Amino acid sequence: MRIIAHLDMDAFFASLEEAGSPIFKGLPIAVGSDPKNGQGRGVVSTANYKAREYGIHSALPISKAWQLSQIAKVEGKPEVVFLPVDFERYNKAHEEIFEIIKKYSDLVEPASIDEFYFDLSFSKNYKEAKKICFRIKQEIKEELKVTCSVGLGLNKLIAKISAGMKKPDGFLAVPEKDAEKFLELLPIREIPGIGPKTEEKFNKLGIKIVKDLKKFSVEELHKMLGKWGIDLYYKIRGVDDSEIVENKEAKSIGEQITFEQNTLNSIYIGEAFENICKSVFKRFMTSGFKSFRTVGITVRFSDFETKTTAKTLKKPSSSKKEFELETMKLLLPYLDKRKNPKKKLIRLIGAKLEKFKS
Ligand code: TTP
Ligand code: MG
Repeated sequence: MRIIAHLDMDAFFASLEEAGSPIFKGLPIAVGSDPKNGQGRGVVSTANYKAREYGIHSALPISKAWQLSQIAKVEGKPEVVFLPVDFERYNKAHEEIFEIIKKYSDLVEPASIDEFYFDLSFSKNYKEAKKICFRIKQEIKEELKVTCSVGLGLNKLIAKISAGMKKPDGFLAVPEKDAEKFLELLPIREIPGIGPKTEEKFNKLGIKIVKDLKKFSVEELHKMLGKWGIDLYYKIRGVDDSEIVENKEAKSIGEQITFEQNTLNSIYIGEAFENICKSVFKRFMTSGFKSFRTVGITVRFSDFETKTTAKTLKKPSSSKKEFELETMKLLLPYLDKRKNPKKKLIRLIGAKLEKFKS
């Protein structure tokens, strides 16, 4: 019998900031772009649970977060502490958590900066596996002073969904016999892969919870959603055979910046782009990867139209010069009529590296 665990850190970036500075303890914290007294652009990366009570969450425009903080202040509540993103700190914590989990399981997959899957099938039963999860939670709490939530189930899907159900500092085990019922009652959006668009499409058909979704045959879901529909058919029946992949490589390292003001000033854009590339390259250098094969850029225009282009290099590279040169070549056409004939102003640019080799 497989027993799979999924661990997801609670309000990860914000919790680490809170743990790192006693003066922030208990205060609402938002990590992300500079709010600049409400004039700032860009978004919130994450907010701690205290700030979530104000309605602040990941991807919310930072100006909106500022407003919500000001409203709270008027109501006599503490103002939100706004902090910049400190990837170095979060990567270090990621590594420390990874090391802790590896003490308890020899099959661990880091799934994102703050999520891990690990195999506990060697435990006799769920009770045993639960004990291990609590030891891991405890050790993380002691060493990093932050909390996480853990889910247990017969596969990655069930484990991930259950980890999200009892946040923060939560735990939920869904044993095999309960798995199908557990899934049936969930809103369809809880199934990883069902985004807002798919959700809306199904809601229009009166499909709200997973149980409703089961009315469709595998062929129907295939027709509606393409190949992914077949996956979904099995997923909602609790069938997910995907393995835990050790050493799964980070898919990409990238950063982006939202300009203070929309612009087409090539000097200004060039300088900002150089800074992004510098920072991305620094992260690549400390990632442990030897080379990258693909470089890419993102451009978002003032009307929010967003373009991403990438180039796969002839051979793997680890050259900063090559990264800067190739991404600059991808970017330039968006600054002139080649790819920007209407001279639209640019709101955001980003650069990324992909296809790594260790
Ligand atoms: P999540 O695990 O999605 O969020 P979280 O850990 O902050 O909160 P939760 O308790 O709900 O799990 O993402 C992990 C980190 O990734 C998060 O701390 C910040 C970053 N992140 C972004 O930068 N932008 C985003 O839109 C999201 C969702 C996350
Ligand atoms: Mg998290």
